Amino acid sequence: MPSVVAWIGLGSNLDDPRRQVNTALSELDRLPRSRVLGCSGLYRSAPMGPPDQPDYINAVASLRTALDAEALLDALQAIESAHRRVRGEHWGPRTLDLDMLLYGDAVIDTPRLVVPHPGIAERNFVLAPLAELDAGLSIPGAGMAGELYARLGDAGLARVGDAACPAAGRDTEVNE
Ligand code: A4P
Ligand code: MG
Repeated sequence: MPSVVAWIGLGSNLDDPRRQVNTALSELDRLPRSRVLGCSGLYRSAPMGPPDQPDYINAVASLRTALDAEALLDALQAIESAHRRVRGEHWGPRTLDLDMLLYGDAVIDTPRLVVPHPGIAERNFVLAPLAELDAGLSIPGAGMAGELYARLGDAGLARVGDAACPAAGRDTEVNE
């Protein structure tokens, strides 16, 4: 089946954020025609946006998928809804936020979907986990994940543990 590697950013700052993120990783792995290839560690990060909210837990996963980009966005939003995310204040607290950071090397700009996800290059809580997985990953129009992260630095960010990664110990060559 034709497939691409998509990169998903996960973030949570409510209702046991580590559990939210770990659960979402296994839900990503169970999406139709999709398989988690790898997961970064879990990063605690100071909130971007309104400061009167808890710290976030952020992570990134790589996903091999045969879903097209729109169908993948639908699937990500369904997982968010299942985590009872109520959309509220812009950049406000949330139980789970799933962002499609990259979809292969596609550049997409529609009313529903912008890829690469805007702001990747200014967010160390996205770049650090991305660079942990693949420092040489190229972000169309921005540069390489590792270099962008080095430029930005690690202010407000701490790696606080490993994720419960569904891909751990799996022979991805066989499962791809
Ligand atoms: N959308 C367009 N492109 C995409 C894409 N590539 N991936 C649209 C996902 N969605 C995409 O998203 C609004 C709309 O974006 C969706 O309906 C979809 O069609 P949303 O998640 O409902 O709104 P939001 O999350 O409040 O806004 P936004 O701009 O997506 O915020 P971000 O960029 O997701 O940031 N601080 C820390 N430390 N860590 C965080 O993870 N996250 C945010 C949210 C704020 N502060 C944070 C963190
Ligand atoms: Mg979002």
